[in-house]
Amino acid sequence: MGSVLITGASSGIGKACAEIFAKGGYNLILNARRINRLEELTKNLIEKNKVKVYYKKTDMSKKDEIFEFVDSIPEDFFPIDVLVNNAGLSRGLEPLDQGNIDDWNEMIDTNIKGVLYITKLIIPIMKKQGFGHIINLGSIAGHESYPGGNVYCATKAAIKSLTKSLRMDLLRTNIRVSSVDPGMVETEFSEVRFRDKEKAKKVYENIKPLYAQDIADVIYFIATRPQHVNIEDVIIMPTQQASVLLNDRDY
Ligand code: 8X3
Repeated sequence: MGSVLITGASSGIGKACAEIFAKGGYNLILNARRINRLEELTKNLIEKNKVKVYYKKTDMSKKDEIFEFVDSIPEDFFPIDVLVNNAGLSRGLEPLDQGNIDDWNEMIDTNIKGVLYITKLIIPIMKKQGFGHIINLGSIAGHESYPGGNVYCATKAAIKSLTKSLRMDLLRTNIRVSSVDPGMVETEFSEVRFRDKEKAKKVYENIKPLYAQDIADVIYFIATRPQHVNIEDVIIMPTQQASVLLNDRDY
């Protein structure tokens, strides 16, 4: 068994993925900005599972850091079976004309350019191996837009397009490409979006959202299908949410 590379692994869906793949016996290659959290996670993963973990502080919005990260992966972590393009964020929920340009750049640099750079670097490795699986974190926001979602929704729509195009680029390479597109998941997502804990809490009040573990379960399932099976796209929503703008609480 080889390794699984997970970006943005210090919390939320990335962390849950690290936990489930470690339990499955995969070695892990992790990155995140918050090195203390990665350190702590790595300690726990190694204690609980007989796996190797390589981690490096990396800002997925910074091209040079992404190149350095991939360059630094130790030989004994190859082959890389799976790349989970998890790192991503939303900032703000203002109408476009009131949006903050720095926030837009952070989202575009992380959610689109970060995914492009690391994927470009990992594909040749997977081609050489003769196999691999790229799993992108999309969102229901890539399928449906909502007021104030403008740039965030556009970044996730880009991931939807990219996944489809990559499937075509990678035909005849034995590399699989999938996308997992969740609705409301209670992670630090809204706290990051609003930079406000109280406001973030309200998003998940009186509703049963998805949890990071629910998404990691699906990602693990996708990654562990037989080689001839490519699950191309999974939309996963809380039972109480039927679209971005329609849920049991507000209905
Ligand atoms: C997160 C889902 O609906 O908050 O990607 O944009 S949503």
